[in-house]
Amino acid sequence: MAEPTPPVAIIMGSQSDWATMRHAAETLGELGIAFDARIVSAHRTPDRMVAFAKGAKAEGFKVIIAGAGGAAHLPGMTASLTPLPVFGVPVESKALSGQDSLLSIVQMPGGIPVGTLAIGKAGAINAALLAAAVLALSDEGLAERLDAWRAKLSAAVAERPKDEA
Ligand code: RP5
Repeated sequence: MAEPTPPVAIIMGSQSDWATMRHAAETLGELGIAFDARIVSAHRTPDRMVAFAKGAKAEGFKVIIAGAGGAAHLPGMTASLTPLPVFGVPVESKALSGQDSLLSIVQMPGGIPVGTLAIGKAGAINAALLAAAVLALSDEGLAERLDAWRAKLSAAVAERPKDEA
């Protein structure tokens, strides 16, 4: 029997994006959320991008996390081709430190939204947490795991600073 489609797709423009996007994957893993990670480039594999985005909902995905750098058209183009929520992660580029990625992703025209996160690792982690929050609306068990994840985060913050070794 075929495996069921996981609820989250993590797509990225290049293998080089994985160093950032693996943080989204790890966070989903900590929350017990299954995902499928794929390389889908808006520029180098446009047919693959169109096929993925047009078919994502029918395939069974619920949320898409899309990471890209530089002229980062992947999240916006994907959002234009699917009704699923798309969270965009600007990957830190070498030339412009990810500011190009951020502006490419965040400045969508009214009508086609991409939920845009911070540049780099923090954005990848938060994209996973937003995806989890969306899925938790209809999954009580996941809602409890998300609450526990956040409680652990709070508990790990010391009340007072100490000198670094
Ligand atoms: C974008 O170009 C990718 O998302 C990546 O961030 C950037 C550079 O890609 P590589 O040249 O490292 O493959 O499409």
